[in-house]
Amino acid sequence: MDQTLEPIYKAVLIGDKDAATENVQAALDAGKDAGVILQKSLIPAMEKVGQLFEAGEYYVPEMLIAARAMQAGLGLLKPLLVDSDVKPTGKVVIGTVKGDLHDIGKNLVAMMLEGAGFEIHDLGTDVSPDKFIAAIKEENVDILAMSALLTTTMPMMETTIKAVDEAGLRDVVKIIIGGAPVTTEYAQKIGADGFAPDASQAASMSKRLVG
Ligand code: B1M
Repeated sequence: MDQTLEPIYKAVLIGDKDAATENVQAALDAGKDAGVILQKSLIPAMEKVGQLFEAGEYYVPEMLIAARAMQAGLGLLKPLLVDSDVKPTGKVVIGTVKGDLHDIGKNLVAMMLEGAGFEIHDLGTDVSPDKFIAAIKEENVDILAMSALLTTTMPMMETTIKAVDEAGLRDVVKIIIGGAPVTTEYAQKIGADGFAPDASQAASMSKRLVG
């Protein structure tokens, strides 16, 4: 791995928030592109954390401090990944579904959508179908974006889509879904309008859907 990126990768892996921030700043100062820092050090570090967790070498506390270190690094990248001068392309309500507390991927998607010119209403994590529905009604949104990272919370996407349908709002919004266990087949099965495997594809798909 690149000499400027390796310390970032290591800092996230050991959950050292300060080192993650310092090394992201150092990489930016050295002229590294924000997208490269994200794709080549922060995301691979979280993937490694997941592997270590699966192997029984990391436990929840290690995952948590790694996530904090990643979020700290992301904080520095956000202004560079988001172009605030772009006119609103549409409104998006985004959240991680009920029962699920993972928010790094969801935050990245929100960031990329913002960068693509969408106005974002981020409901956070553990979002119930009722909360999604209330936000669709209040905010007059174009897109409902749901994230799930657990196989056990994925079905909540289907529950939410059914609730949106029952509330008579299914024709009002396009629905996109994503998260590690989610697939195109699953999106089709539950009646979502689309699945994106990563944040930048979530942004391009959303543009297509409102275009
Ligand atoms: Co959790 N966790 N976790 N965790 N965690 C996973 C997801 C897991 C795969 C780890 C593993 O076993 N290898 C596993 C799930 C297994 C499964 O369901 N099959 C798991 C587990 C089991 C758990 C707990 C149950 C552990 C426990 O308590 N025993 C628990 C559940 C808590 C809950 O939610 N109720 C738990 C808790 C946690 C922490 C709180 C400690 C922490 C989250 C902190 C936070 O988010 N603030 C955490 C973390 C950090 C992880 C891993 C290590 C990393 C997740 C991450 O942030 N990845 C994860 C392992 C892994 O994914 N490799 C794991 C980086 C992020 C950029 O990727 O979120 O996939 P991701 O987002 C991607 C794409 O998926 C996509 O775009 C992003 C990239 O551009 N995307 C979308 C995401 N959302 C999208 C929406 C879209 C489109 C694209 O459209 C709307």
